[in-house]
Amino acid sequence: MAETTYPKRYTITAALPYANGPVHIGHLAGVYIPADIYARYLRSRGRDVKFVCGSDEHGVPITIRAKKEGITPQQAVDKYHELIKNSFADFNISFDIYSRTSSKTHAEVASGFFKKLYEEGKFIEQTTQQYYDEKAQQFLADRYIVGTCPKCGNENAYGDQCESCGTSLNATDLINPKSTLSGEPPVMRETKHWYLPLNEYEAWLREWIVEGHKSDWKTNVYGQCKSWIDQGLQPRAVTRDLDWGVPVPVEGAEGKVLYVWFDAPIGYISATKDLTPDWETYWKDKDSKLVHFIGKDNIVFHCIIFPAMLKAHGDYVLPDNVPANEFLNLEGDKISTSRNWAVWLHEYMQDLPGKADVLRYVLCANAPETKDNDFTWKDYQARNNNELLAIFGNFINRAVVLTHKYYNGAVPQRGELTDFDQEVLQQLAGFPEKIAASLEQYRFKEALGELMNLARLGNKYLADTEPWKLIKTDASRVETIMNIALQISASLTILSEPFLPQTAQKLANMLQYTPGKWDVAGSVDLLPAGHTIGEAALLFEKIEDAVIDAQVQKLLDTKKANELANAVAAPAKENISFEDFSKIDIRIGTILEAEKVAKTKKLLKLKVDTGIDQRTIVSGIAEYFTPEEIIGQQVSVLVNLAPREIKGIESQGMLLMAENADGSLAFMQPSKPIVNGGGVS
Ligand code: B3M
Ligand code: ZN
Repeated sequence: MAETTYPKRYTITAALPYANGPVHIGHLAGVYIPADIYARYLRSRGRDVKFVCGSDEHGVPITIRAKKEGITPQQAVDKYHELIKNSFADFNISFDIYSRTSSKTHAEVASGFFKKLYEEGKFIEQTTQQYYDEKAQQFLADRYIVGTCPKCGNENAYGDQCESCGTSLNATDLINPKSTLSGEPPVMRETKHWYLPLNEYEAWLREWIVEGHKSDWKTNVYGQCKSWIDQGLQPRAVTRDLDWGVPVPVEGAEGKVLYVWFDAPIGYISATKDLTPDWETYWKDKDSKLVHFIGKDNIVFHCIIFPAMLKAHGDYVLPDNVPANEFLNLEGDKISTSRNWAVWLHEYMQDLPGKADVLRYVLCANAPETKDNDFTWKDYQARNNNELLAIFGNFINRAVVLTHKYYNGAVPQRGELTDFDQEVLQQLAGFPEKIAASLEQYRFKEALGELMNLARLGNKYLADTEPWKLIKTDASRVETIMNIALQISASLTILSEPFLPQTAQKLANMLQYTPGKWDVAGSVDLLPAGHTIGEAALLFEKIEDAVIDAQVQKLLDTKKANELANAVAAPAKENISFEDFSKIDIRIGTILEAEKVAKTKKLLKLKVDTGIDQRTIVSGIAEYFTPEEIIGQQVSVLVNLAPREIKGIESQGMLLMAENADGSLAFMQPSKPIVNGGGVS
């Protein structure tokens, strides 16, 4: 790897999250952790890097969220921009700038971009019929229209998709469409928009991606692009009828804004402009390497549409790579904002303070690089306890503690080397290059695995040489061993920094070491003999079962809440005659006594005053009520049910219970006290 073959500078972007909600572990695993590792690694190599991101604050996702919360779009983006920005800071995502698309700079850059294309005739104008809400006086984006799904009959399908059966729809496919703004059926009205004729870029895109990036883009990314291009590209509207966004800067476009997917990627450029006066070099000089980190749902926008925009503009470099990840699932289920099925970063930080690096580690070790992957709390715990703590933490702790014990914290001299020492030093020297090779190819999981192998090497070296035994018999040999262990520790400081920045910082403090650059030549003389290290401190701590159980319980609670919210009532039974109904004798009674039926889980034996008599009833409610809490309560009793023997007790009737979607039970009680024996009809 000759240093001269690297590009002069890097422009690294991470997808701009919509400022319509908090960010979760899926975002982190798919986009921000790999992007951050890459940026930190390059900086450590001494490369020139700008790592840019910001909030995506336009488009229908924002206006819908604002409407839901009863606030303005501006209030919504202000709220979520802050929240998201803080979460990224909590996890030490090292953006050089975290900007936002509602900024003035962005409006200028996006507007200017559109204008140039417009003036050069790069767009086509087209008038089409679109749904319009006469009451709200507004054209309706697909998400603002609901109606009956033609496929499955779901009455609440959206204009772009039925969430019940998953079919993607056009608004005009819906049966009985209604506007979500006014509730009225929409009418068709003519509207003019500007389209980027992607079809005209098809041949160029095919050559650039299908021919040009077959071997260096990830197969999942390449495959999606090829399939899009193979299906043939159509002109794509880049304006919308909406009152929230960057206004279309041409005459006759009142009430229209730039389509959010035209606007947002330009946000990368405007963020760079907000960052540095030298922004153009990062976007226009051909020695700048542009890399987009995104999730797989954004591939077409970053690999087809944005490049076509950049090509149409003419001044800009194209992405060199788009290492998109697949999705992360949570405990076997798709992460979903609407179902609250997620680990939210701001909640994680509250529940597990100081553990940003643990999550960074787990999400990278388990990253959905080539296929969807699953996050589980058990795996999280195991990776912390068995990997970070048992391997990395344990090795560092031994090295630092023994150095203090034997040498008052001063790095000892390396003396004569055994074959084993030589081999370990040789391996140590190889790690910077090995990990770099993986990172240069966006193989973050593999790179992290190698980092842990270095910690393993350290652990094994101490376990095999046993300095704590040798110190009594061969003290000078121990000097060599501890010197080597400390060189491994220093190397871990440098090489762990992109992955575990807080840990690397702690380690640097512990070793009183200012890490140098990441050097692929692999020096084994990082800490000079005589250098004094600092006090031992714990890098990681054991995560107990109780902590994990609490997180699992939180998810179970969510699942239960969702089940209740989505419960569908069972269909009605067949009709019965009034005569049939009047045979049933239901009375209000009061529970006088209650006790558990021995050797059963579910049964309570009750004595109930029915007004007619006092009778014994055996009821299967013990899982939901304690005897003490129900004594004295009024209940509805079916008194003319034929007696039945249950566990040797004659049960003379039945309590009426209401059953919840989760199977839990409630009494059918009168809303005010009723005399015992009062009839229910
Ligand atoms: N905001 C979609 C998303 O959050 C979109 C990304 C924009 S990147 C220019 O998935
Ligand atoms: Zn459907």
